[in-house]
Amino acid sequence: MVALPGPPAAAHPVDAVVVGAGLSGLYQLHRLRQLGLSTVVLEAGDDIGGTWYWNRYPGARCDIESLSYSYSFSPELDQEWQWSERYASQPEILRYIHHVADRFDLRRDVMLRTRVTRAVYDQDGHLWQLATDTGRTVTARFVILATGCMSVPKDPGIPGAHSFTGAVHHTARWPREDVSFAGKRVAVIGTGCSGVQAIPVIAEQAASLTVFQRTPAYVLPARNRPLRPAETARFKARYPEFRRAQRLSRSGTVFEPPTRSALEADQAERTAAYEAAWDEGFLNGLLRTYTDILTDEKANETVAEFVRAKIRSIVTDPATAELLSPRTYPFATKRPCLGTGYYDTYNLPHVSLVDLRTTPIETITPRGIRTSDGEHDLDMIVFATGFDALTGSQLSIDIVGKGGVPLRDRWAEGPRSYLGLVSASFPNLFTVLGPLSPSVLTNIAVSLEQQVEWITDCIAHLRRNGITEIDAVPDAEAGWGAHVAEVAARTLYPAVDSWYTGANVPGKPRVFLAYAGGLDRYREECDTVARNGYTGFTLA
Ligand code: N01
Repeated sequence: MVALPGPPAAAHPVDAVVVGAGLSGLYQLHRLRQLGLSTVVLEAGDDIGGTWYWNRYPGARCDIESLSYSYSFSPELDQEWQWSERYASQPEILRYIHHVADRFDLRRDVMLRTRVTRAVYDQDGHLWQLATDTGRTVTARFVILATGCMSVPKDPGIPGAHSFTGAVHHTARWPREDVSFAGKRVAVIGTGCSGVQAIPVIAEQAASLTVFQRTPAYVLPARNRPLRPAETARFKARYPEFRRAQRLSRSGTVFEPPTRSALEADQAERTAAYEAAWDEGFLNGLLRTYTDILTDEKANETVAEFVRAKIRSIVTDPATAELLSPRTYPFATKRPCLGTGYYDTYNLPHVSLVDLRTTPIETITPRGIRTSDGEHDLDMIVFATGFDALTGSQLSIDIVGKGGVPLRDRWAEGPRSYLGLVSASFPNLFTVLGPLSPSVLTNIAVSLEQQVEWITDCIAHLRRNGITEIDAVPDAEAGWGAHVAEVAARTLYPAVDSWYTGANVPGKPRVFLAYAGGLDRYREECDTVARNGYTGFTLA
């Protein structure tokens, strides 16, 4: 195929199209370029950055440490980039992504403001035809969906939303210009990680803040702080070693794995371990105190109760503390949140909590939100109501594979994908951080590099051997799906209504969407498949 210097004219095929210019898509572009492929990235947004472009709500910050949540592929990049805080804020991560794009000259192959609407496989030509919302079409041999795990905001389905006369914002579609809360009566609907980060910051400015909560989160203290130059320098001195350990790790983060059950320890020992984890300020600190927090309900309850006791110790009003205490699902079966001053915010006189379990929202009105208990007059409503996670971004594109089969039909009962990388009958179409891969259960900065590198090596193999098409074998795909389900069934995850199980979106099939077997095991599986000549795939 002819290598084109820049974005393609409509009729010219390129070797590869990458959909999405976030962390995954930009790295995929870099690697495919190194392979000599003509590659174009199609990005719906006005700028690069993906998740970190869209989620610019106040307080947005990563819950994995910045020195760990960053690309590892370039030792020079590791050394030159300076993170200012332990947990990087959204603006700083976006600056980092821009720096990487400039440093590796990535922008020239990114077409912004171009949303892929349809992708149809031409079986005879072994080519994908992509249509976009600009009218531009692109033809490519390979398509890599780097569309993000959480990029399609969920419709909260609350009646009357359009009638509200004040301002309305969604955390995942936050405007680029400053939004002032000063003097305003603000509502936040939703108390997942986005709401938990936004609420304390909004409360600093707003005249009043009313939080509408359906399900309380387990919120752990971030203990964020500036990074001292000396500690960064010390860390960077052993960066290569750290990056190696990170790559080989179970979740993309480096830690000493626990060896004992929580139930083997006595209460005093457990409390000491939980206090130490609470003080450290890691998202998964509590999870890693004992081996069975995610597999044994009794073990889990010891952590859950520890967090509830912390909430009671921080929130001065006992009734509010109780409403904020999660009781309907085990700890970490929904993603826990890392917060800064979250529970303290409810001690402020102008902040109130509405429990939607006892007083549900009936409708949004022109003046505010009406619950079964009465109307709340408001100037602004912030939706922090989450996403159609993991499958939403792929199914929002009308993808049609071999034999005219739409992906939406193929996934009607849940996603099917061999290794979470390729879906049978959708040849040469790869997914990064998609369903049935470790993705959201890991540090995604590490997972995305593993998948991008595997995809790149796979494409290199195909080209070296004159192969034009790779497809998943349906049996291998079914086997992987069964394995993913079987691994999840050993945990407490599948029984819980969460975005991990698709339960947050009405009508979405209930399937545990991520691979819980660990990134280390997953990497080994992917590498073995490749080493053995891409077993479970047909190459033609
Ligand atoms: O979304 P969520 P999120 N009426 O789905 C509620 C990542 N992330 O954007 O649980 C009233 O977790 C819903 O209630 P319920 C992270 O992986 C990372 O906060 O369905 N309430 C819930 O409280 C995270 O897990 C960072 O009962 C409604 C909330 O809205 C993922 O993104 C930061 C409702 C949605 O919570 C998603 O987080 C932020 C309705 N109709 C996010 N619909 C980092 O730090 C929904 N809710 C990297």
